[in-house]
Amino acid sequence: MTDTRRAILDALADGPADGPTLADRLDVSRAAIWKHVEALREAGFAIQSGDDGYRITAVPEYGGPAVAYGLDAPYEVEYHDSIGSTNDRARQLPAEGAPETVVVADEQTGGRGRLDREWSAPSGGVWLSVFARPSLPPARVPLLTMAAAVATAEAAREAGVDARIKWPNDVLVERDGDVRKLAGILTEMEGEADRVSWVVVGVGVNANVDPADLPDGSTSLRAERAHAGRDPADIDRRTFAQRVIERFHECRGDPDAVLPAWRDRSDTLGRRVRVDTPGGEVVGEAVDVEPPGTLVVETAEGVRRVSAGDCEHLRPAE
Ligand code: BT5
Repeated sequence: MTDTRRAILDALADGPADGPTLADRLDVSRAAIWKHVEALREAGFAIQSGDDGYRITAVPEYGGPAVAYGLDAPYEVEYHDSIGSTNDRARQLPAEGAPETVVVADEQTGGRGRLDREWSAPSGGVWLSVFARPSLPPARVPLLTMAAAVATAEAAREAGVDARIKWPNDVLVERDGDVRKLAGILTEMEGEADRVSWVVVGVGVNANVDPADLPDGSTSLRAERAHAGRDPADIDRRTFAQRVIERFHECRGDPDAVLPAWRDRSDTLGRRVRVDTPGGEVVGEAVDVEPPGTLVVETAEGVRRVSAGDCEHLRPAE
């Protein structure tokens, strides 16, 4: 989307505005404004022109302009109906000199999890990658993964699904004693010793997806709402994606608030866990997280601090 089109959307999100005012404000011709308004209509926006100017009366269900419309965070939005992986696409943006951007797709054909695992991403999910150039030392980047988990869990809760976080980056829902995976996060970065060049934080949320089309042990927002006897209709992916992006952005601006928010939504703290780490297995009670996202585990041999690994929640007897 062009800068001007995004600026028109931002202006109209605040209320109606007429062509001359928009042209003046954005320093383009009235003909250019008209052309962009037509393009937005083609993208599915209903835009009335009345006495007070252009007024948006309906927004498309999903897509780039839909996610950009009213988005309260300073990212470009790039949308694909289908793409290999939004993380792969976002990783190309630094070389293109792009501004901070969220890459969004309806479907991914080559979605990736951590450690080269596959991520199923059929049409109907919220698959997005935030490309950012934060002024952070690389050692603090795990905070962004935690921030994305917080943003996702909170957005799910606002959508009526009580999601909790399993360290470090799984967003889960517990139902009838079973725990199912709703979302996952994949953070990738490039940087020097003291400075990050860029990060890509990929967030995958099973929104309006049938769990039968996902690996065993998965669930979706739509399925959870239906089970809870709530509205079985599709969830509004536009609002959901916006909330994830906005909350993530808020966390970026207030890094000290990330771990307290993470603790609040955590399902790991207070549980017995087994963490598979590059340095071996750590078993004990997860008692805290410390900056930038280190899990503190009380084991029979004393306290261990774990910064990376796969975590499994154990039943108390195990
Ligand atoms: C993750 O990896 O959980 C990170 C997933 C990140 C996906 C997003 S989508 C947007 C962006 N673009 C990408 O290409 N990736 C990111 P991990 O913790 O390694 O979990 C992977 C495991 O979760 C797989 O081995 C499966 O067992 C399971 N899995 C795969 N697809 C799933 C799904 N849709 N829902 C729940 N579980 C799934």
